[in-house]
Amino acid sequence: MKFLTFSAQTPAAALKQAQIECGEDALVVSTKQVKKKTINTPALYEVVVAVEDAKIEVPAPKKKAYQSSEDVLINISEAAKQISRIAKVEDEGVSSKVPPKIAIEEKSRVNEDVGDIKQEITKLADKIKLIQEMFWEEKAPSRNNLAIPPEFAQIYKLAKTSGMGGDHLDNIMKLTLEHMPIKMRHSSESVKRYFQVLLRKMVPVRHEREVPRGTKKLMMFVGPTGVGKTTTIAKLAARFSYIKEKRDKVGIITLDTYRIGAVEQLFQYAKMMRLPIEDVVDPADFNNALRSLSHCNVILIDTVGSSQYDKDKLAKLHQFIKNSEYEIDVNLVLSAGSKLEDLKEIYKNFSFLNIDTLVFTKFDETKVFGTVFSLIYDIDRPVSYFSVGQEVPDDIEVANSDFLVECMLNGFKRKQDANSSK
Ligand SMILES: Nc1nc2c(ncn2[C@@H]2O[C@H](COP(=O)(O)OP(=O)(O)OP(=O)(O)O)[C@@H](O)[C@H]2O)c(=O)[nH]1
Ligand SMILES: [Mg+2]
Repeated sequence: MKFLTFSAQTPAAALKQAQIECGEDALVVSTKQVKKKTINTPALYEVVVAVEDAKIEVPAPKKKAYQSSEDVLINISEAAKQISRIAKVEDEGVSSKVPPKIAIEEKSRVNEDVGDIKQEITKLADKIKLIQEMFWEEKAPSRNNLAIPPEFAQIYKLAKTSGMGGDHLDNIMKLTLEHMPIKMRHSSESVKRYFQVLLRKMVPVRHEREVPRGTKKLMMFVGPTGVGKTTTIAKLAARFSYIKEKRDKVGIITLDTYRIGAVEQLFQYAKMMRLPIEDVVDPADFNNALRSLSHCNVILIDTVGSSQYDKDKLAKLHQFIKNSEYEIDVNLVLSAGSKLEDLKEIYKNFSFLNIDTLVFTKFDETKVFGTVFSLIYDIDRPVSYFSVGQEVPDDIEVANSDFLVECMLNGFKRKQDANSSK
């Protein structure tokens, strides 16, 4: 038995040489690439075959496909097929032990299969793109002909379904398209991240500040009926007097003396928290109530819920504010679940009270927060607290833009749920 080495630029060519010199029964011992193709030089493949001494000169008669007990020894035709598959090179006319017609048919069938699969994949990819573009193009008129690339489709849809005002969305999209680095535009994930950062920067937030020593802070909570003014006051009273690191001396005044039970609701909370509380009916008595709470540095004032169209009630509220010896910080309480048009209308009708800040409640009762974003952005008033449930005192969050934007794009999650899903 002799071992002969044949080299050529392709494995098939090396095999062909071996076949010419040694006959078809030569056994392939190994095939390898000895040199990689470079810009200047072709690749070099080496095939080592084993032949019986006598067979070097005389080509052997054809035999059945030889299967050695050694895995490395396989007959040339089989090797040719394997190498072609591995090296993905065309079989350059190497004859095989299989009759030529069958071999060619088999090869062309494999090639056809691969070709078919490739074609199918290309067709599918084209179809997906086409469908994506069809939907995207179909919606183009509703985007005021803003030329938004398909990578922005996901974030555009999210923002749109969040209830954000259409004109805000278009403006923000324009800004994103103008300023976003080209490199980031290619993935919808990076588009989303960029958009998120932009939104965060657009939400004015009022941070909770300590009340300077020797001064008082009077916070009045106004807003439509049933939005959660009284509950928010109870939560904040607990927060300021017991939960915050630097505790305040909190007092409560209620102006909501119209309804049976309303005063009791707040008196009950005050009693539980051992906080002083006063009720005032007449604006002229307001300063007397303040004097009774002179030892308090934070005074929370509850008001009767008024329809934004109830001018009399609103005018009376204004009287209290005007009569006060101290400046009053006016907090407009709104339900996050209200429609944008209603929120705007409410703000408009309460704005003569000089709204300082917004408090949004009932985050747990809605799925769309773009309305909250749009109102804040539109009226340019900062938001200070978010109420996220009925529990007193836990369900309140100091407002932050990350939280709001997260709610807008991914929905509201309670803190413990958000943490446990991480
Ligand atoms: N789910 C949910 N319910 C809330 C939230 N805040 C308040 N509520 C509930 O809303 C209802 C009304 O709350 P109140 O605090 O009485 O609302 P109000 O604005 O003082 O109402 P009026 O004084 O009648 O105008 C109560 O059942 C509260 O428990 C909140 O963030 N989420
Ligand atoms: Mg109330």
